[in-house]
Parts: sequence; structure tokens; C-alpha cells
Amino acid sequence: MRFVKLSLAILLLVAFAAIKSPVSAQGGKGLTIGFSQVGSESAWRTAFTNATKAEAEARGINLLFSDGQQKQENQIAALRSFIAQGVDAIILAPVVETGWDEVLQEAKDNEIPVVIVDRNVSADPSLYVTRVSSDFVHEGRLAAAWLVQATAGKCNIVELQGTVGSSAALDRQKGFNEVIALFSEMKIVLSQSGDFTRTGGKEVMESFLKSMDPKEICAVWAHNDDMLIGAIQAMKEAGIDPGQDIKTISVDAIPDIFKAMMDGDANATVELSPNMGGPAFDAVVAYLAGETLPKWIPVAGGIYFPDTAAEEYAKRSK
Ligand code: GZL
Repeated sequence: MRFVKLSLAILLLVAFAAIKSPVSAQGGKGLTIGFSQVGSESAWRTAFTNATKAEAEARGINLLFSDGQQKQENQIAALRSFIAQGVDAIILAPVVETGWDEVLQEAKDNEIPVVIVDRNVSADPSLYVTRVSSDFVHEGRLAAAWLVQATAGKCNIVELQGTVGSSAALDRQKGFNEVIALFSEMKIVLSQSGDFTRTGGKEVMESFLKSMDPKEICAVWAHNDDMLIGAIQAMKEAGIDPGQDIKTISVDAIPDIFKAMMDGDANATVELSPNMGGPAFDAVVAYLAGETLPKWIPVAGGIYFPDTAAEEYAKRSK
């Protein structure tokens, strides 16, 4: 009889273990999530990747990571691989806005929820659960508002655009242009894409400095800090004092921009938080628990100047 009771107890234990949900209600422990990242084009992008990986590790999430190397075809292939592996969810940081409908439909057909992070997609919102991101239009408006007051509303601006077709570039440009349109002597005199990279920013700024008298340029507006850091190099090589002869405004608030401010080479940066992994994982867990989510989960950021650069550099370089 004792043997029967022991077998029954073991049977019950095995049965309980089998039916117990593999996902903890909190942070997603036990989930397998595919993360398709744009690439590693900027310091902010790398910080975003590292923060997301660390967050997954802390939560016990099995994160399948794919670096798209800034090519949409690589990201689409990664999503198809995640679908074939039967992941619990997909996090997509899209390089450009268009061209996602087909693969997002495939994920939906396979009942795999997709959370968009950072840049936007033009696909039907029914094809993804939600989007976690900052407000790029606001970032552009904030950058322009600072430049207007820093130049008393009179400035010839050269613009280093981000990746062509990306919502970050399109919307930052939209917000910036909305504000300067209110000031007749705030003009964008040259504009070209540096693809969000330091090399791109340097090369485009070099061409700007050759195509017009640098003394006619009042400021450089860069859609991210990495392009501005490249532009600072180009200005120095041309004998120009960046941050003094030509004012600078950019976005991301990466450690190196605070170093540039400490060196007197940069004037202002609009912050973009790299910590979007946590809110994205929370959205996945909530969705899998049956919750209805808003289509946009905002991530906020401030604007920073040289007066706090040393402490921000110390804080963000850890
Ligand atoms: C914006 C993000 C941009 C960063 C760049 O949210 O997509 O992409 O500003 C990065 O640094 O390349």
C-alpha cells in the first residue's frame, strides 16, 4: 500500500510540473523572444542592444538576437526564422517604415505577437501589438526651439539627415521644420543624409564646407549625435571651431556628445533613452496574459547642455 501512495505522489508531482505555466506572470521568465535589431550604426543603437540583452538576462527571457546590419532584407529573413522556430513573441526595431506588411501578416497567421520598438512601420496597426518609442517629431521641435533661442531666430543651418526612409529621420525633420517655419530668418541651406553614422556625418559635413563659405554657416543640425561627432572632426580639420564658430544640436545624448560638450565642441543634445527593452518585454507579458494594450507606449527624454555635461558623461559612461 505504501508503494502505491508513493507512486501516486510522484505521479501528481510530475503532472503538476507539466501543466505549470512556463511563463512567470512578472517579467516573462521562460519566454523565447526573437529580437530583430536595425544594426550597430551608432553608439545609441549599441547601447539600446546591450540594455535590451541585459534586461532579458535579468528576467530569464531566452532572447534570440539578430543584427540586421541596416538592411531590411536581413530583418525580414530574421523574422521568418523566428516564426519558423515558433518563438513566443517578436520584438522588431525596423530600419525603415515601409515593406513590413507581408512578414507581419505571416507572424499574425502563426499567432506570434509582434512589438515594434523605436522607429515606426507604415503597416496596418492590427499587425502588431503595440509600439514602444520616443516621439521623434517632439525631438525635432525641441532641437529647433533651442536653436531659435540660441541664435535669436537668425541662422543658416546645415542638416545631417538620418537613414533615408526611417521614421526617426522623417519625423525629426518634420518637427524641426515646423518650428523654424515660424521664423523667416531661420533657414536650412544644405541638407543630406549621413545614414546615422560618424563616417557619414564627417563625409557630408566635408562636402558642405566645400560647397559654401563656412562663415555663412551658423549651425549644424544632426539627426543623431554620431553624425555630429563625425561633423565635428570635419570642422576641426577645416580649421573651424565647432560649438563656437558653428553651433551644434543633435539627438541621442550618448556619452561621447557630453565629452564633446566638455571639450567646447558641442552645444546641446536631445535625449533618447536606450532603455526600451523593459517596456517591450512588459508589453509582451501583458499581451500573453490577455491584456489589451494601447498602440503606442511613449518613452520620454530631456535636453542637455554643457553645464551638466561632466556629470552626465560620468553617469552614462558606466
Ligand atoms: C531613433 C533611432 C536612431 C538614433 C540613431 O530612435 O532610430 O537610430 O537616433 C540610430 O542613433 O541610428
